[in-house]
Amino acid sequence: MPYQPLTEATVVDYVKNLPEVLSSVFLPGDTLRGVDLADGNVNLVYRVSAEQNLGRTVIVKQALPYARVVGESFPMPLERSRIEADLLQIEARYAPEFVPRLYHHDPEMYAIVMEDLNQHIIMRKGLNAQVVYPHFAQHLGVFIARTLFYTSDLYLPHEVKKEMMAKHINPGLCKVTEDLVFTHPFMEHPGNKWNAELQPEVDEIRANNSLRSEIFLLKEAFMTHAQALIHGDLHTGSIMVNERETKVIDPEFAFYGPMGFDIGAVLGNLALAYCAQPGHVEDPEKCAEYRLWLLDTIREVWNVFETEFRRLWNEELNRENWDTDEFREKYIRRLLQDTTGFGGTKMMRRILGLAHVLDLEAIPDPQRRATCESQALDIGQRWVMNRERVRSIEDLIVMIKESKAKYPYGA
Ligand code: SR1
Ligand code: MG
Repeated sequence: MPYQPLTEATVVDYVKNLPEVLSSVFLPGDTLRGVDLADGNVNLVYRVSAEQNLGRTVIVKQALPYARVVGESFPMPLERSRIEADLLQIEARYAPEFVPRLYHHDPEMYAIVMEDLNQHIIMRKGLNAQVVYPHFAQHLGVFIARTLFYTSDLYLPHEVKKEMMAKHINPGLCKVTEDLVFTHPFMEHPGNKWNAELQPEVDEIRANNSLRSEIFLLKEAFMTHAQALIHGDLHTGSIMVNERETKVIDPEFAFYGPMGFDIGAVLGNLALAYCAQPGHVEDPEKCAEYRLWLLDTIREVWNVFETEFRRLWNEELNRENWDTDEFREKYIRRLLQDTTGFGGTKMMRRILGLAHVLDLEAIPDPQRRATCESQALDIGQRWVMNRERVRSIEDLIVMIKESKAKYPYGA
C-alpha cells in the first residue's frame, strides 16, 4: 500500500488487511472501531478495538513526514518507524517483560501495529497525580542495564557491534536531539518557548558561556560516543506504568550513543517531577512525602541499574577485549558522570526549548510554575557543572536537596 497518513476512518480497513494481526488478536466476526489517541509530539497513534470485547485491541502508530505538533515546517524522516520496529524487537530479546509486543511492521506505510497498553498510563500523568509505582525502579534499572550492556562492546563481538551501528544510524532524529536538547535552548532561537516570568534567568543562562561550553562537550559526546544502542528519548512520557508493570515505548530516536543519555533522561525527568510537585499538591506534607518517594526512586533506579550492570559484567563480559577490574570501576564512575550531565541538560531543555513537559505545563499559574521551573533550572545547572566531581548517586540527590528556585512563589 503506498504511503498515506491513516485516519480514524481508514485505520480499521488497514488493520482488517493484516492477516497476522487479525489472527493474533481478533476473532472472526469482530467489528472493529478506530480511535485517535495521538498526544505525543511526533506521530499518529490509533487504537483499533473489537466492539464485542474492548480487550481485543491493538495500537497502530504511523510516522508522519514531519512532527505532528509543529507541522510541515519541522520535517522528520519516515524511516524512524523502521528504527522503532527494530528496537522493539532488540529490546524484547534482552528485556521482554518491559516492552510492548510488536505484531506488525509496514515499511511502506511507515507504520507499526503493537500491543495496546490499555492497563497502563503514561508515567508523567501518574507522577502529576502523586501515584507511587512500587516496582518501577527495579524494572527500569534492569531494563536499562540489559539493553545497554548487551548492545555494547562490553558484550558484542566487534564485527557484530559495527554491523549494528551501521544498521541503526539515525541521522535525522539525532539532528533533532542535537538541536532541540543541546543547541537551541541555550541560544536565541525562534522555536524556543519559555515562561516570561523566568526572563532574567533565561537571559543569564543563554549568556553563560561556561555552562554553554559544558553543554557543547556533552553534545559532542552525544554525537561521537557510540557506546550502546540507546533508546534515545527515555523520558517519563516514553514509559507506561501501572502498579505492577513497566513498559518502555517509543524507541524511534534510537542510535549508537552514550549510555548516560538514557540513564540521565530517566533521572532528569524524575527530578523534573520532583520540582513540579509544589505546583500540583496543596498539602505541604503530602508534597514532601511524594518528593521523598521521587528521590528514593532516583537513587533506586541507579542502584538497580548498577547492580544488574555489574552482574552482567561479571557473567557476560567479552573478556578477550576487556579484563581489568580497575577499568570496570572507572567505566561505571564515568557512566554516572555522563548520566548527571545529560540528565541536567535534558531538564533545562524542557524549560527553555521547543518541547516542554506536562509535569510543568499542567501548572496553570505562571508564577507558581516559574518557581518549579526555576528550581529545575538550578538542578540542571548543578548537575552539568559538577558532573565530573560526582562519585555516587548520593551526590546527585544532594544537589537536588540543595537546589533553590530563584523566584520563590509567594515570596
Ligand atoms: C518536535 S518535538 C521533538 C521532541 O519530542 C520527542 O519526544 C523528543 O524529546 C524530541 O526532542
Ligand atoms: Mg516519543
